[in-house]
Amino acid sequence: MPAETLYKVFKFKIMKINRRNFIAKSILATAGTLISSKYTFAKEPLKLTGKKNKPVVIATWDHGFDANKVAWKILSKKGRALDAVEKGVMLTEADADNLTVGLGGLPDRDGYVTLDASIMDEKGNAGSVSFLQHIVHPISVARLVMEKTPHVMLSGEGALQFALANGFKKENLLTEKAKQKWKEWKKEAKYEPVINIENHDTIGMVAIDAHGNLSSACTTSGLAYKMHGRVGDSPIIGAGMYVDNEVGAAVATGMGELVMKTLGSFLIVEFMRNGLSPQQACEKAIERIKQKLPDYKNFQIGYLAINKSGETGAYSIQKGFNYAKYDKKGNRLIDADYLLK
Ligand code: SD4
Repeated sequence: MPAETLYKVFKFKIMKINRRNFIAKSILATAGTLISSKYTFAKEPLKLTGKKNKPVVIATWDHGFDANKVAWKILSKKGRALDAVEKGVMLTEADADNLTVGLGGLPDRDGYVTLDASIMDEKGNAGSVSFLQHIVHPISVARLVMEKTPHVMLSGEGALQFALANGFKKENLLTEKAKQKWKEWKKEAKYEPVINIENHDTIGMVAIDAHGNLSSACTTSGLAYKMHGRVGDSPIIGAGMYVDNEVGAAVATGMGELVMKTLGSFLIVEFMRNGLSPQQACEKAIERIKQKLPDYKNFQIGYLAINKSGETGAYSIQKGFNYAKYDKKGNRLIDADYLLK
């Protein structure tokens, strides 16, 4: 199949929220030439004076709502953000009806369900797995890579061996529902990824706990009908998610190739380090995609971010990206603002 057919049609549900406007206060004269556009860096980066909102957890898409409930049980008892994000996304991984994460995820074009996941804690430790098959909870394997090995990422057969050696069970992840969809797809075998699949896609979750510590997790079956062996942004530290406990954390969903080329989550954290709010930072990272990748209009990317004060932000290229937020005010789904109006 020619490469140009790889990227085509997307369906986007129409949703809208008011955009949070802002004016960054001032800018160093030299920085002004580096940072065009409406965003400027504050003079004194990272002066977080606002009232702290914690704990808080945010997670991508509709399925983030239920995943947040699991995370909140841990956060509300002063538990660790790392445990909250791991346990939260595990709910989605085990949901056989969900076509985009873990068990029941849509396979690649050859019929294999291959999973990517990553996790990062408040100490800057990171772990990930890519191209992993047969394991329902890749996020927990990623955590074990982080905690039990000297490495950051294990991939494919090696990741599977590591999981099995650590007590994970080998299972068939291709459900009847996913298999039927794949068979339908094979009739034409056109690579037309639908990014906002029923409004649940990759689950990315970021949290700040009662102690003010941040963690993030990201787990996915990747793009449906991808080439066998394709790995997306989700297991790439700094692309699919990133945490710097002094600053904030971010996660990504959508067409991973664009996120990888701009290292989106790391970029968002760096923007926050330089004084932008989470909302401003997400918008600026989407703007970077617009500046650098001319075909951005054909794709969806959604970013979520949280800072050390517990403020959150979300932004996407297209309409249709939503996320769930759970804090003292309760759990709710929120439609993200977006670029292409
Ligand atoms: C990937 N970012 O594999 C993932 C897929 C995704 O919304 O998030 N889709 O590229």
